[in-house]
Amino acid sequence: MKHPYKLLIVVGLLMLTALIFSACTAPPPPPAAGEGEAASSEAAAPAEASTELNVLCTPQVEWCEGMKAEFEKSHPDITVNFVRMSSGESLTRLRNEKDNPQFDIWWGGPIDSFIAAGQEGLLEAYDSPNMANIKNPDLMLDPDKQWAGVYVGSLGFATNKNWLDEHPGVEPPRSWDDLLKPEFKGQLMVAHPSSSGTSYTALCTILQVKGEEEGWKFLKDYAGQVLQFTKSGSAPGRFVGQGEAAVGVVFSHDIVKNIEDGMPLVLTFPEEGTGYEIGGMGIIKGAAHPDAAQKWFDWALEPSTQELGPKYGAYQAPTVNGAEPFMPELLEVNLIDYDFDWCGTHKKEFVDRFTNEIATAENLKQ
Ligand code: S7P
Repeated sequence: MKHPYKLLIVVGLLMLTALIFSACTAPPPPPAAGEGEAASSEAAAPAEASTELNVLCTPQVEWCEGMKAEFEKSHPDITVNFVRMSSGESLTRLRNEKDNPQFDIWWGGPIDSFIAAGQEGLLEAYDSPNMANIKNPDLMLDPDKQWAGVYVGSLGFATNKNWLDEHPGVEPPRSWDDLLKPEFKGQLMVAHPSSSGTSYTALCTILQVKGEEEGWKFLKDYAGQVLQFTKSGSAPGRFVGQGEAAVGVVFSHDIVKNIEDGMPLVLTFPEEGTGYEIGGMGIIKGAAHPDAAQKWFDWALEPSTQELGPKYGAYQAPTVNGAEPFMPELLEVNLIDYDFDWCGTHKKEFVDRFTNEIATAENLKQ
């Protein structure tokens, strides 16, 4: 053999190449015993793939942010994206996206809109095991399981204390009729029922307290007292607190939050009866992430979740057993027997009538 060492070098290089290649492509070794739960003779269950959840969130943004953070804490494999939108806007958005839904679940806002959405085929039924927690299923649960109630809140009046001081002898309103007093002309601030669930609750309350015929006449006079309609239902509380108008019609828990934030407001209720909301939740038909949406649905009906509201400035009462209301007095007022089915079924008709015959939805204050 002429150069035997050359052959040795070639063989050595080939072996080295094979070694490097196998090191790059070989699967990782199984974990050694004690390294993790997978170190058993059984095959490890594959880790659940992480996913997203797109939430259409109607309550105040602070609570939406809190719910996102709390849900992600208890479900670390799911990332929540949410958009905050008023009830009427949300319903319009879901109608427009019916063939290509962008949201997985809608959480919050009065159930009148969920009833309308269900009737229009926008929601997917889900039989959550946690529906068993609901206190009053006849009232707070859709018989077809397209939505469930997640909180309860009453409507109230917010009056600016400074304005009252400047108008001696004027009392804060304690009945719906008081809103029509001459001293409140141009001093009323309410949201428009086309965009706001709060305002739609007020409209449908008035129709029930006064009867339909009288109610529509009253709504015309009531709209005549309004300085400017707002887009969001809670906004009048803030604007009245800032002194832009004297009185707002707002959910009482939102007025409590405004007072807590330092606004000079007095909270009163219409003594002949006030309306109330059940805040709803429903999975969107055709949702891209139905499993994650079901997890949110189950989680939102747990007592510990429903007691989170006050941490984020939301004082609505819970709907499930085992969760205590933070401010029970907000529901210990004269509540009417609000007919959610009637208000939900007629929502489009009543909003259209109000918009076409009483006040357009143009130039709403943001
Ligand atoms: O802040 C909570 C809350 O008042 O917001 C919802 C409200 O309908 C959303 O605002 P819009 O009136 O603008 O739709 C209520 O469900 C809830 O209690």
